[in-house]
Amino acid sequence: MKGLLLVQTKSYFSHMKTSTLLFSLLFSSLTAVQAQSVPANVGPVPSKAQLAWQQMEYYMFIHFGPNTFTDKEWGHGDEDPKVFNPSALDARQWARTARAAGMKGIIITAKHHDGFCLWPSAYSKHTVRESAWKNGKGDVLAELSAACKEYGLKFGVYLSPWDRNHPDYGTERYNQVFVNQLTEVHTKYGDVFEQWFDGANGEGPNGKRQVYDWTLFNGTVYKYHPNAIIFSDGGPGCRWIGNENGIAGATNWSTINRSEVFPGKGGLEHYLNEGVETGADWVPGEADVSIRPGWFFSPSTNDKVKTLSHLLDIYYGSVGRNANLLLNVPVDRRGRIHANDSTRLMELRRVLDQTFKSNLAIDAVATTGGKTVAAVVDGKKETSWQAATAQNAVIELSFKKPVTFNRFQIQEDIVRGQRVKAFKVEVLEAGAYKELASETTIGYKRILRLPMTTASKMRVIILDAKAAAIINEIQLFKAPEVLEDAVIKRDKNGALVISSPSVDPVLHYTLDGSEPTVKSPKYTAPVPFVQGGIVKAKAFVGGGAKGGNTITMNFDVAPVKWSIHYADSSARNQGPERAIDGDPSTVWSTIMAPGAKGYPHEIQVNLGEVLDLKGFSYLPRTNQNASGTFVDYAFYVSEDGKSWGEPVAKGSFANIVNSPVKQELRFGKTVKAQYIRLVALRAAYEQQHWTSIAELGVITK
Ligand code: FUL
Repeated sequence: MKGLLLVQTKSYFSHMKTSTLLFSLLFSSLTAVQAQSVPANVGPVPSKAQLAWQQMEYYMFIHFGPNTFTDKEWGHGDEDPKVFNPSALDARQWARTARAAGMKGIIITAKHHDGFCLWPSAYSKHTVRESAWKNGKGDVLAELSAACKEYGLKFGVYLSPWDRNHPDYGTERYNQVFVNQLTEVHTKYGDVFEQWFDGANGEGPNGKRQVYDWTLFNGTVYKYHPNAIIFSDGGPGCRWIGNENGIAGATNWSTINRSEVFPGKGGLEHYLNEGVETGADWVPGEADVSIRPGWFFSPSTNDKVKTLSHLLDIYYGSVGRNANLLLNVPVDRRGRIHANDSTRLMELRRVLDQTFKSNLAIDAVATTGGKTVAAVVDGKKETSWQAATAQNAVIELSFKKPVTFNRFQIQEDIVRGQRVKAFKVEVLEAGAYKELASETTIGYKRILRLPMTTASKMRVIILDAKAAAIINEIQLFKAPEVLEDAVIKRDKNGALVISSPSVDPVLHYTLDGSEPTVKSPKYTAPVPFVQGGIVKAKAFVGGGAKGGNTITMNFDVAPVKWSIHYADSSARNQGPERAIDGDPSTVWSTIMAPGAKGYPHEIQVNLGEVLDLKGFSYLPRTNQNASGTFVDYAFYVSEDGKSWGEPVAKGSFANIVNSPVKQELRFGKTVKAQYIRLVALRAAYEQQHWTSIAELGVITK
């Protein structure tokens, strides 16, 4: 292309000291090419530690503690430390699994919100020392850090500043307690590659208030581990991606303005998901997500491990979008990773290996303006090519033989800053270029999932960049086809509907909890399932030769006989019957207009028959940023719909803001009722004075 100056740059310039660089710039007789070969930084750039961290791409999160044994997501800190008693803890098994999964490190919840320390901290009375495990002589951090070393993994720690157990929490003294705990963790267990600071805090308006001394906390980490990456909502090392689904924005800048973010600020989900093009600070995204619905192990989620296709969506939504992936694999009550989780991790690894093992662009001839640019297709991350212009820079790839691919990968040399704002991929078809994809940012790595494409010639156009783009590599791959999983739903009449997005799958299912095989009933038409129970379904192709993952759903009584007894005024087209229509995509919402009635809001349902209730479930809306979700509730039952008495359950949903998944609340006893009443007492998002419910359900099983 005209106007493009071709230069091969080497990233090792980045490792030169600035003084050396200046010296060579000033005193060598510069030609235009030499001047170009040391491109200036554009905007903030990563530190050496951030660069090394970015190249880790994929590592394990482990949530483990009293919650593992009490089936809670947020422990209250008042649990008996004796409940922590893994029967066969094996940290080497965790490390072995992470390593085999292709992960580069492990971050463990050294201290979660319940304050329980997985090491015998001298600054707490709620630790492994007080637990029943190993008669109080155990130390999980010691075992895990040693195992990580053995398996060549990096070791990282999560410490929650919010501590529901420590008597000093909410007083000035607590910051020093936390610093002392950080010091223990950072001095006793060798190198720590990442320090995870959680911004979550569920104290509520009347709870304890603690003003965290972040300067002191960060300073303590850096004192012992100057190269540690500090995670928090806004860094400084890396930032939260704004959700707990593991999905970064399709546009994802590694830059933000740190002055605009502090841990727990809230309302920044979109900001953090996409970063800020003009951001003054380099704070790349890290996408955290759990392989199960909850962060902690629960026997009830053994059959809810995310499917292979879901995990692939997460991989492409994080690593494929310029973010690192921190995948949580909760350790079980034995103190081991459950076989269901490790099986899925290995399936994922196998598909990723198959996909990325051979780069089909390696033999391509890359040119720009008729000149060869070997650097972008040489498979070496040390070499790169800098376009001569910031806009409309074109690089063309020609193949000796046509190549067939469905993954396109491109990387910027981020050492000089993230530059690309928009790019396009085109293939030559019958003499004309046809667009395959048009996207925004690239960053360290961008992977596009494309339809299977065969081409002899293609081109990448950097449409717009902050400054002339510097591209490390362009690669092409062919991913194997992954069978899409069965989807199980129940319709308004309480009948099961099983489907699959894959082409021509045969669907088999069971209703007795057993694993579906080709011999199990074949799904052909909706199956009546009003009373509920456990459904397992699996998609098969090739006459049963290949099966997808088993999908499990637990249903309770279907709301076929239910009717609304009373509900607070609803927003237009969002009436209360939508909360009991069995369809998670429709929502009841109260009025959002200014001046409308504020909290509390309530809904009353006539179940149409007397049922033995063990609990209730609340599914928050999943669209529109979970708007109207509530966190504090009271639940009542009645036999006549008039007298309600005291609530059978009252409390707060744990972690509903960050993870708005279905909440299942068990009463701990069975109550008879024909009428139920759910009162929403406090909004999850302070400014919202309205309530919403996607589905309200009962638990009878
Ligand atoms: C959240 C916490 O509240 C969850 O329990 C979990 O630890 C997750 C990784 O971060 O903010």
